[in-house]
Amino acid sequence: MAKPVLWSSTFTSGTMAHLAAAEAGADFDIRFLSLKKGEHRTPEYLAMNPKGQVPALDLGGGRVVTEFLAILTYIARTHPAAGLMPSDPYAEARTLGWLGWISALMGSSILPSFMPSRFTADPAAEASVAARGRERVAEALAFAEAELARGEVPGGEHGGLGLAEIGFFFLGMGVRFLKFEPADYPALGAHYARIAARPRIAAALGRERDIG
Ligand SMILES: N[C@@H](CCC(=O)N[C@@H](CS)C(=O)NCC(=O)O)C(=O)O
Repeated sequence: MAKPVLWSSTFTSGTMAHLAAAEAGADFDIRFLSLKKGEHRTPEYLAMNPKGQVPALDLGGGRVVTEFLAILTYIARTHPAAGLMPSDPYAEARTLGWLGWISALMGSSILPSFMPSRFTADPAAEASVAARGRERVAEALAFAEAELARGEVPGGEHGGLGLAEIGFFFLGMGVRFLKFEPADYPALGAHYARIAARPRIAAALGRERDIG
């Protein structure tokens, strides 16, 4: 039987799915698309994932999981030994809460800051849409920084890496990639460095860097 295919793109929200798969040792075929080249808009890709976004996990036989929250949860459920999802109901609910919040942040603020033309029909308004999106990302990062510093981000089971921690890794990545001031986010920076040093995560990030 063919392996499940994880469709992603380097240093995007798909990275969270890649890192969860790496940490779980999931036997996936991981394929990276260039969003710049529009490879997520080809008829072949849209036939598999009509949303035209990454990540998507194609399990074969017409079964496709989209939305990173769902993909991460699926990886955790199918690889329980990795302990990615804490078993305590409160910690699990908090984990899903954080992932849902990050997903909403993507749609409401991160995408508008990158692709303002999708959020206004008026070309003259694009710059202000992008600027407001960026302000909202900054507000969200300040909130995430404070919550992380207060210890409000659950880990995984038995001291393993947790899905919420992968979500916060993505926020730390955002500080770097969106060129915010790292000194304003010391907890996110330390969190990013701690997780990036895990051997499987380091290998996965190295692969993304090689692809570019
Ligand atoms: N709601 C989706 C959002 C995914 C998303 O925004 N993906 C971005 C990359 S970070 C994408 O594919 N952008 C290309 C596009 O929207 O055209 C999820 O949670 O997975």
